[in-house]
Amino acid sequence: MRKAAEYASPSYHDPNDRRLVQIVKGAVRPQPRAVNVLGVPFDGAVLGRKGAAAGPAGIRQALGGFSNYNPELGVGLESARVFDLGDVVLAKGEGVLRAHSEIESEVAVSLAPGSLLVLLGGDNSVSLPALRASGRKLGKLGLIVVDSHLDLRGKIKGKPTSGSSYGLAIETVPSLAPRRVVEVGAHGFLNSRRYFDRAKEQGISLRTAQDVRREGAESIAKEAYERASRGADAVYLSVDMDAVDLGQVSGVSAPSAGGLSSDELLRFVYEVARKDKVEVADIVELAPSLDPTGGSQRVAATVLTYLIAGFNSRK
Ligand SMILES: [Mn+2]
Repeated sequence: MRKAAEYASPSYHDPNDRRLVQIVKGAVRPQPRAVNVLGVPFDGAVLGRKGAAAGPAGIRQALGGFSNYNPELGVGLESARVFDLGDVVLAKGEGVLRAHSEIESEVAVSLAPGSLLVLLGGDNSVSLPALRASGRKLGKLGLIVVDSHLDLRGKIKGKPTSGSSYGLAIETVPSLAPRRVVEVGAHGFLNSRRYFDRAKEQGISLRTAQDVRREGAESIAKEAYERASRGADAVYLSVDMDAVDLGQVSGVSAPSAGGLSSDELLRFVYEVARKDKVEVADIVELAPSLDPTGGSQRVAATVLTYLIAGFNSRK
């Protein structure tokens, strides 16, 4: 089940400045050759602080601050096809397994040919059912992750958590080969040596936040796409907002120092979103209530605008 998305109308009207929220249209079914947005307001599997269930509403609200042209990218969105499919309806207190199965079905029916589906999380656990649906519908899958954490844990008490999505996806999605998985953004003392060793043994490609700073977001993004797309029919891009340094994004379950800058994340996301095989993306872990300044939700909404821009710059 779905609930229609809500957007505030712009506070002023200027015929020379069509706001981004006026370009986004509501839709029941995913539209072909378009960016389709689906909210997944679920934080029942988060390992740390809750609040990501309000992520989709926070991102939509912050989207009200944008216009239609980006001079740095040279990209205009005046005629962009962007459709909001609304939120997956999940009963309050619904268990993780039931919620995930509902999310998997909704994602499966939200994919359309030649389109980019953008999921607004939700805690990072929602990436697992989304990857399952994508693997089932899109054929051979590659995965690019931006996250401070590897999220390669197993189940805890028999259930997936916000720290297990990529590990469980590799185990349970037959079309997702570990050699097509690239994880970008690990840094600091946020992961155990055991999981790094395991990732390397499996053939997962790892690039740290330091690598991005030294080599540049565009170069790491191109390399990540090349690896994730090799032999793949489709590529999934998963963006955990906690990859950004806590100075710019504190409204997440696990904020961290020494992360990427928002500028690095945006340039990375744009470069990946320009690529043809990228058919699904998620923006997860934004918990608006954990950042009363509203800055974190603004960064997350900006990520959405760069995904839309990347899709629109495809040839
Ligand atoms: Mn994370």
